[in-house]
Amino acid sequence: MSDTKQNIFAKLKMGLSRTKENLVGNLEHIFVGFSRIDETFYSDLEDTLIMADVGVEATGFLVERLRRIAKERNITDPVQLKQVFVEEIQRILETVNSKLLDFNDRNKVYLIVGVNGVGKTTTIAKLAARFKENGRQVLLVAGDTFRAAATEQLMLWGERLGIPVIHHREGADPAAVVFDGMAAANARKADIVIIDTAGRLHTKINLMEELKKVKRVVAPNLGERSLETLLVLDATTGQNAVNQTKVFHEALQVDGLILTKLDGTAKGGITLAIANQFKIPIFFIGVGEKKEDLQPFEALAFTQALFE
Ligand SMILES: Nc1nc2c(ncn2[C@@H]2O[C@H](COP(=O)(O)OP(=O)(O)OP(=O)(O)O)[C@@H](O)[C@H]2O)c(=O)[nH]1
Ligand SMILES: [Mg+2]
Repeated sequence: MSDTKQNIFAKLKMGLSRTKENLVGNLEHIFVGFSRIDETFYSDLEDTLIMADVGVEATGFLVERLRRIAKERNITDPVQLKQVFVEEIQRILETVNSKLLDFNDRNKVYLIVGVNGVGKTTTIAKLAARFKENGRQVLLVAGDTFRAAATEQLMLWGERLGIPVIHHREGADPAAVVFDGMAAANARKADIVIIDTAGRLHTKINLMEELKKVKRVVAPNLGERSLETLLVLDATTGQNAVNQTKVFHEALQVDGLILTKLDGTAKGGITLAIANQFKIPIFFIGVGEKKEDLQPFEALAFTQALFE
């Protein structure tokens, strides 16, 4: 591994250390604590996975795979089955391996969606900073008009990063801001447009309708650009993140996920639940609040950081 790769890996490992304690610590007890593979072993394994937010579906899938492989390969020692288990985890995660977002790209519009507080605006700042470092001309659009502070927060980031922010006043129609944003992007020939959106309106139905409308406004104004809708999820919210993925994906056809706060008290199992259920690529994971704490998601590195 090169130095930078090693640094990134160390950071990922540190960021995931709490997740590791929660998920892997308990698994270790099972794989080492049981002397043979029997029904109690499988049932304890299931309980542990459910408790780690892996979800009923992914847990069922994993345990079924293990049963089959144990039988096929005549594995009777739980320690031996652990290696298989790690491989199976990696296999699930590989189905959502990020098609890496390229910070040298041009002609992209990123619509950033997600419920309130998940880390949308922070993630936008992290992404914008990276694009700018690569010499890209970035434009931010303050599509969260639900509360005044949201626009202010994005404008503050814009000032800090030296990136223009298209905005309206509080309570304005988000679709109108986005319309102006796209016009500005076309006039200024911006390479990258990143649109912030509200995480909360008066009801959930309204939010989805509002976001659909925003998407409809962006589409005909793309010019040469392509649009990607990225859903930000807070990994600490456990199964809620699964429900959010379902609702947003149904309404907006999400192209990619960003999983934040994996450094916090997250159990991390949610990554598996979502990967198994939706197969939507995970573009990035957030392992802290700093710019460099936004890491590309790589199944192999993620699995290694957890289990090594
Ligand atoms: N520990 C940690 N905190 C994060 C991460 N990403 C975001 N945060 C924090 O989460 C909080 C909410 O982040 P915001 O970016 O304001 O979230 P938002 O989705 O824009 O929220 P609304 O605008 O209310 O919808 C802030 O305190 C961020 O610093 C992360 O990866 N790890
Ligand atoms: Mg915000």
